[in-house]
Amino acid sequence: MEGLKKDVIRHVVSSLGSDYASKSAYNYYNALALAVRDRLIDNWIKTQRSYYDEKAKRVYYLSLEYLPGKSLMNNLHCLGIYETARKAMSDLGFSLEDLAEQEWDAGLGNGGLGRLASCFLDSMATLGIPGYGYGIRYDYGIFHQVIEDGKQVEQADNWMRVGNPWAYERGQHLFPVRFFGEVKNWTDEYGRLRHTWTAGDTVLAMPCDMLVPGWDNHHVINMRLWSARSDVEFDLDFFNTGNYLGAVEEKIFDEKISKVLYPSDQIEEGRELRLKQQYFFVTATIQDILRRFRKKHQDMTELPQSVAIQLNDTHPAIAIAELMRILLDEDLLDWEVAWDICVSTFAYTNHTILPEALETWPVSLLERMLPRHMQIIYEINARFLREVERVARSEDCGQLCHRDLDHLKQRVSLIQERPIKSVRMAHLAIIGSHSVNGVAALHTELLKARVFDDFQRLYPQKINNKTNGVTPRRWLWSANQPLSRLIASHIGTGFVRNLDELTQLEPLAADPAFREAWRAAKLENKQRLQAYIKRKLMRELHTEHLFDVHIKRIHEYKRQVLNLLHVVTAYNRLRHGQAADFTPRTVFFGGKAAPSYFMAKRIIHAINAVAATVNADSRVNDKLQVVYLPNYCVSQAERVIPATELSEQISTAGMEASGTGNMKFALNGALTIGTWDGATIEMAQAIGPELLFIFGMREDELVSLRQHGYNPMLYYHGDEELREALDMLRSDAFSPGQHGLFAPLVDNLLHGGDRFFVLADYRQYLGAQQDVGRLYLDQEEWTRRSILNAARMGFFSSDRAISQYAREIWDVAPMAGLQNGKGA
Ligand code: HBZ
Ligand code: IMP
Repeated sequence: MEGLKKDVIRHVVSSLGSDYASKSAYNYYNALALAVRDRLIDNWIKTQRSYYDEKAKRVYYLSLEYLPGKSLMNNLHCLGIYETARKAMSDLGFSLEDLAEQEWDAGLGNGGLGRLASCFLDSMATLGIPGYGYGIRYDYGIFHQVIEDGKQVEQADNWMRVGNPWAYERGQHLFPVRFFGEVKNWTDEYGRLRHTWTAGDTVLAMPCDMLVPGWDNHHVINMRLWSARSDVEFDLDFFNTGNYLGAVEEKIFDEKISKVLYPSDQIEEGRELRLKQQYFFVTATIQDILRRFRKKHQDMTELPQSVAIQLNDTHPAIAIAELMRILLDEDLLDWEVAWDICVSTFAYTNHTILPEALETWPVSLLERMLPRHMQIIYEINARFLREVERVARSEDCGQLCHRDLDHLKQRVSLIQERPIKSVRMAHLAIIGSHSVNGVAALHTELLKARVFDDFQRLYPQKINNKTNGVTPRRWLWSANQPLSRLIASHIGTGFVRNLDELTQLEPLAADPAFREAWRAAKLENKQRLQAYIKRKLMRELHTEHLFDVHIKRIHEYKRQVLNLLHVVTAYNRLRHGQAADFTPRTVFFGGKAAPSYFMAKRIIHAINAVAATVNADSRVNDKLQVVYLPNYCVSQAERVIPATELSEQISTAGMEASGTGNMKFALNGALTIGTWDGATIEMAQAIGPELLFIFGMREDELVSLRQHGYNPMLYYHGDEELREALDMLRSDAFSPGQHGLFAPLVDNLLHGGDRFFVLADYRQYLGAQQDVGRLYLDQEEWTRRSILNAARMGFFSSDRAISQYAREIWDVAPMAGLQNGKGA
């Protein structure tokens, strides 16, 4: 401990240039972070060296998004120096919790997809898998959300302003990135046509490394994020013509590439800068991968034995064309050889079946920005369509038949003709990969049967399932110390590395003393949240209320509106004196809306308007409260999830690919109210469906309802309470003086087709909520279920998920000596 104290003081003085006697929390946080980083870097270097020494096969996880959140606490826990640091900082006059608050969340992602990438890096580090995360170091991450007059207002997330003590910027290792230009043809010595891309503009990619430690194992992997740097530091031409500012402007223009994260999930923006971001990060990454590979290999055909590349959704899919370009144009391989290398190296993960989220890029844009890549994509397509024809005409064509051939080819082509001629990035990713995986069982089945059914017939082995998981280090151990300590006192700490060990808790569910201790841990977390809300929102929470939580991106398919209709109905029942047996609850909402998503923003406004009305109504507000948590982010999730008793996972069946929030809640002892969707299905199967509150129509039922003509008006007319709630929303009951403010929401449900079947599930949802309220009155039974929920969540560790990827997709093994815990 004395060593750590000394290091912290040394960093305050010599790294930060400050007086150690001026007790600034900001300085002491940064100094502590630097002292922790010092303790990681040796192991990082040893880890990286060992990959070369053992010629290990490496995994590269390519993702345009990461959501690491804050690093301090996680890293202290991984290093096993949390207690030491707490004491050291307390000696220096600080509470570790307060210091940790100084850190800004690294919010380089939108939601589930980005957070999954961060959980996966944590698991690779812990399992000892030679892995790397590659991405973009956005200067501005996901916007900071504030709520003003009930509405979302976006503020810039200037996370870099305060500096980042965790990152190593490597200004000396720059990679060139080219755009535009033209393709020249030439003939090689064997008379074959060859191509060279001479690009117009060049930008530089600067690596910035963040260390990702494993749990208590000395294995530290690398997350390498690229930042755009101009190559016109000092342009002589400009200078000589006296246009100095012109040169600077060009520099700013180039560096725009990594300036900001696109804040919309599940909707494609299709902006030119976004494509630039994708290619910028992809080419820098591929160059880096090949640089490392070439240190030990000359023969490019050995690439798939040494390298596995996982594409996190289609955002990095241009990597397939980029690797082809390098193999063809620079290494001068034959097409077939190059293509085999590509397909054996790449694998693709799909995260959505929503059609509006499937990425396409206009051919005209690609032709201009990446002319050689567009040529290669055309060639991939031509060969692929010939292959489709061959398979279709062959004897064993199964379901394919000649008459449909043209339609089939149109459906599977890499190019779609309408509305504008575009490249379907998912098709490129499927054809260019040996593995295509969904992220939960139902999702994968829907990929096979609906979205990619043609590909499933063409390549019956390719599509596979890898159900998501979450890291128990951050989402249980670090986020929920009260519960973790209780668990550890009964079954030891092995569950942190091997989550299946939680099953040892099952018998304890029958032990009243254990149940009481379990409740005490929950209460402690609720009180902690209470203190936080008091500090941030100046509101007093009732900790004896049931804490009912719905936090995630705001999206129509996630159905925050369904929850809101339940709140309004509960409000009406209480107002009308029809809810004598109502179990007091506080309903929390939180989440960001894409700035351009009108309906999602209006939903936020409606939630806040209902909250204001309900909370101000003294007839009901001792029994019902509504809280909107502004700026939902990873660190906020870490506070809220441990305090939650009821987890809302109520998406339209078939539409949530997996969900991972659902897992974090159950792991922390919340019960789930949810639909038969995504990974919630598998959770119900693992836990026992009777221990969750499952309601609503199933995916296949919705398909047939849709086919037979779904009429939301029938529900409106047939259900008095529903009608009352909708009429209130449409009138100005919650928006005094602003008549019609929420009419778009209601009209969307009643006259817009209700694409997400909110009205169809309303009545069943109310029933399930009634069951929740009733069960909560029986605290012993509630607690028993809570314990069993957590105890049966072992499968949903990201360690399990990553082990499956490693074995079934990547064919990589953990580093020797690291499989069972500690390394050398
Ligand atoms: O990926 C989410 C899924 O909705 C969720 O069900 C799943 O659990 C999670 C991890 O597999 N998808 C996203 O979060 N998607 C995005 O954030 C996104 C971001 C930019 C885009 C498209 C989607 O252009
Ligand atoms: P869910 O499965 O949609 O509930 O979200 C999955 C996970 O992504 C959450 O548990 C959070 O860790 C993270 N997440 C979702 N939305 C956001 C966001 O808006 N900001 C930061 N993290 C988010």
